[in-house]
Amino acid sequence: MNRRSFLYTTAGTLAACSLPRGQTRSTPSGPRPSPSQLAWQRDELALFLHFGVNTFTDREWGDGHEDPSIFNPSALDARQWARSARSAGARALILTAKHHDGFCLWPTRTTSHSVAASPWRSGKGDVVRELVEACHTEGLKAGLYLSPWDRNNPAYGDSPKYNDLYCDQLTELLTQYGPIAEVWFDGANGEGPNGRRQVYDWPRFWGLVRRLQPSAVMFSDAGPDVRWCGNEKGTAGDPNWSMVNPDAVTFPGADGPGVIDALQHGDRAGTVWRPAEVDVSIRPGWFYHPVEDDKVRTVDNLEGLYFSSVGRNGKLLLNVPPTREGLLHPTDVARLAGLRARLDSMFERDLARDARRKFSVTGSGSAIMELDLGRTVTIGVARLEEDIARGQSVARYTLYGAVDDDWKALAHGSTIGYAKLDRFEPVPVRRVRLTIEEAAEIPEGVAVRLYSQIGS
Ligand code: FUL
Repeated sequence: MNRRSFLYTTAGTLAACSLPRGQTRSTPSGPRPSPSQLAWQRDELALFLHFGVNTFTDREWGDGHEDPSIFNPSALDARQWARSARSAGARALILTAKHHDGFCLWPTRTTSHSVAASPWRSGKGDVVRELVEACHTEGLKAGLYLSPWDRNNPAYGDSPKYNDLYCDQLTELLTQYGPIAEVWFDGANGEGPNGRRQVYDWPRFWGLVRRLQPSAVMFSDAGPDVRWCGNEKGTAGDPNWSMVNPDAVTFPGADGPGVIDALQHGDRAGTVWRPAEVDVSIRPGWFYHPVEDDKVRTVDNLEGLYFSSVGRNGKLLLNVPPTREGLLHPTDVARLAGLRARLDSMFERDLARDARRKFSVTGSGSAIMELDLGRTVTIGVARLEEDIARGQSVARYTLYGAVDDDWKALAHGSTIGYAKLDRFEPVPVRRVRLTIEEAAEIPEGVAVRLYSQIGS
């Protein structure tokens, strides 16, 4: 193939491109995802389950003095959680095995403050096991949140002792339940007994997880595999690079100038691949509160979250808290199914699927992609995708549309990464042009998918 000739293809991504004289296509030099990070991102949506003593006390943060006897879900059914997740198109479920109150949802040997001291299933229950088995049955991945901050455990604040105990808890969770796809480290690091603060041994925790579950991704402000997006509102940054400077946020809960910015945006020059996870709740709180039954996000709102997370190179972790019965609430379940139906209908038909494409590199950081759709169609949504297995490169682009030569700009954007979703006033087009105006490397082909519906 002649590198400097234009190549037409009907494939979704580009098979080849033309390079300026003297330039040869090289392997991108930036960081790239590991297979686990890639699979994690391609899952797009996971559900978060905040469940524990707070569910029964109606609080968001327990103080650690809760009596385990209050934990008694009357109809806990992890299969219902998993089925609901599937109906939303989620690929994983992440459970709070222990929240800040220290109550453990599995019968741990490390403390008596657990389900074993509760009346639920006569003290013989294990929520972690039920979750993992339900995920297995429904073909989902299981993930676990283990709060480092523990307001119950007397060892908390006695740093070496608590670090040992925390490692023991991780070891139980990561050796007794089969594959765990994600381990979630919360950045909240509050007071210990007598006002003592805990100094965590993060390298030890991360090393332990890596050894026990090498395929799991670890989430925290500081990764090491996936990072917090910097807010709990459901919006990834714009721009949002999957690369970071690892010195910008070195431990979970770090604060100071630049931390939130680094979490939101990543770093174009970053040396480590650490994509953003967007955690947000379907209700105002993370735990279930009956008073919030009429405050569940609508399907329109959830669709917006999808656009501001997955559609900005993030992964969406949507919290749907089980009730005191131990079930997902019918309203939440209906909204999850509604979200899937909305997304399925919006993205059902890619109007650019059979387009003739022409891609030409116009400089060391610029390129043009032209699509001829062969007929006039009305479009209102564009989905752009880089092949992130090869890294992330695009920093600025504009999407244009025309019926003939009446070009008009439909969307301007910064980063693309795994996916960038743009919505615009529906417009008839026969031709579409994506200009990559700035890229970190010689641009590769970008997949351009076009849809008619604009949804909400
Ligand atoms: C925060 C916690 O303090 C909240 O309770 C919740 O678990 C959220 C996901 O992370 O840091």
